[in-house]
Amino acid sequence: MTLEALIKKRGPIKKIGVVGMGYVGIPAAALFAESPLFDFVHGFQRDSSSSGYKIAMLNRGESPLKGEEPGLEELLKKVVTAKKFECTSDFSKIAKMDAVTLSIQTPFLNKEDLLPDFSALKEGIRNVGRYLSPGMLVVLESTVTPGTTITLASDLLEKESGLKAGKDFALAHAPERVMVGRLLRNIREHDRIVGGIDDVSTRRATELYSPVLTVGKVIPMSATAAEVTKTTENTFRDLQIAAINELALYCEAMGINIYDVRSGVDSLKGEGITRAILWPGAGVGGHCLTKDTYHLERGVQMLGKDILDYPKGEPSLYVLARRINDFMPMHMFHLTKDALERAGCSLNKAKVAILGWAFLADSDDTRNTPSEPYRDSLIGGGATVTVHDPYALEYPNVPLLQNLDDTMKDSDAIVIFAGHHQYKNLDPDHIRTVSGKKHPVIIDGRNMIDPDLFIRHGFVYKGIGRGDKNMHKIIG
Ligand code: SAJ
Repeated sequence: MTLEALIKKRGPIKKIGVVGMGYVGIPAAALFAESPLFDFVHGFQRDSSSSGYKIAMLNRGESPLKGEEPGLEELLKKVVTAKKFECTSDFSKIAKMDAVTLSIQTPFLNKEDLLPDFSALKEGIRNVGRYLSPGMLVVLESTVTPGTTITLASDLLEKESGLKAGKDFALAHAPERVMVGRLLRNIREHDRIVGGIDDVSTRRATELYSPVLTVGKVIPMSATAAEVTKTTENTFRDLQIAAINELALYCEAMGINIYDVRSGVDSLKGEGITRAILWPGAGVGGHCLTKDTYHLERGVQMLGKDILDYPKGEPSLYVLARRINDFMPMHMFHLTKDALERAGCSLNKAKVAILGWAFLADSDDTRNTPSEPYRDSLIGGGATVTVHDPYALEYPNVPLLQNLDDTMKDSDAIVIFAGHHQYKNLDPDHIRTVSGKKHPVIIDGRNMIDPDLFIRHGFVYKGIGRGDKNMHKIIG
C-alpha cells in the first residue's frame, strides 16, 4: 500500500503528539489542542530530574516557562479543562497518534568545535520510532543541520520501527520561528516553512500546521530546503550585524561617527532599493545566531562537499561574519584598556563594572553572552570585575548584582554591555560620586549614553563606532 493510501485509510489528523515540553513544544501543543479540527494532543516529556516537574504543572494548566507569555496559561487551562491536552512521560502512547512533532533543543557540545549535541534529539526520535505505525506523520521542529531530516532522522526512525520513510510513514521538517515573550503570536502569525521528504509528506504536514495559522501561511518546500531556510534566516541576520560591526571598527579608525553614516546609508530607500543596516554593538550572543551559521556550514559540507564551487582557499563569508561578531567583546576589551591608560590607571590595578550580563536588551537570557569573554579577558589582565544585571539573577561562577551603586562602587571603569533601558539614564555626577574617581572611564557597547554629557563631566569616554569622540580631550 502506498503512503498516500495509508494516509487516506487513516483519515484526517485527529490525534497529535508533541515531544519536548519546552518553549517551542508547549505553545505548539496548546495551539494544536485549541483547534476544533483536532481531537486530542499528548505532550511527551521525559520524567527526568531536571524537567520531569513540567508534567504535573502542565496537567494543572500551568506553564513551566519563565517570563511573560501572553495568553499561554489561559490557553493551557482551557485545553486541559476541555480534556484536549495531557502531558505524559509514557512514550508508548505515541502509538495512538496520527502525527508527532519533535521540539528538542540542539545546543553545541562545546564552544570550541561548534558541533551540535543531537543526543537529546536522537533519544526523542528513537522514542517516536519505537511506537511508529503505518501512515503516521513525523515532523522535526528543532533547528538542525541541513540534511538531518533525510539522513539521521529518517535512518533512526526506520531502524527503530522497521518501517520505511516516504513509503510507510510521512516525514517533514517545519522549523520553529518563535521568540520568547511572543510564542503564541509567532506560531499563529509567522509564515510556516513546511518541508517534507516527499510531496505526500509535505501535504500531510501542511494539513497539520494550517489550522493553527491565523495570519501566516504555509510555505511548502523540501525537507532539506526547510533546514537551509531556517539556518539561513539566522546566518543572514548574523552577517548583517557583522557588516555594521566591521563598519563601526572602520569608523573608529577614521575618526567618524558611525551613526551619521548609518542614517545616511539608511536614507537610500524606495524603488526596491534597500540596505538592511542593523546596529553595531559589543557582540552577538544567544542560542540562534551563534550556532545556526555552523549548522549551515556543516550542511553544505555534508551534502555538497565535492560539488560546491567556491573561491579556493577563501574562508566562508558567513564564518568570517561569526568571527567579526565574536571579536567585538575583544574590541570592547581594547577600548577599556586604552581608556584606562588615558585615565592613568593600569588594567591590573583597575576595578571594572560591567553593566549587562544578558545577551539581549531587557531580557534575562544569558545564553552565549558576549559579556563572558570580555569578563574573562579583564580577569586575565588582572582587573577586579563586578557585574550588574537587573534581569539575569544568577550565572555559574559569576556573581550578578542587582544594585547599580554596589556594582560601580570604587570602579575605575563602567562598561555597558547590554542595552537594558535602565542604562539610558545613567547620571555622570552620581557615577563620579559612587566610583570616587576624578576621571572615571565609560565604555558604551550599545549606544546607550550621550558622549558629550559624560565627557563634559570629566569622564574618559569610548563608544563602539564613535570615532568622532573616542580621542576626546579629558576635561577637568
Ligand atoms: N544584535 C546586534 N545588533 C543588531 C541586532 C542584534 O548586535 O542589530 C545582537 C544582540 O545584542 C544579541 C544578538 O545580536 O546579542 C542576537 O540578537 P537577536 O535580536 O537576533 O535575538 P535572538 O538571538 O533571540 O534571535 C531571534 C531569532 N529568532 C528565531 O530564531 C526564531 C532571529 O531569527 C530573529 O530575527 C530575532 O530573534 C528577532 O528578530 O527578534
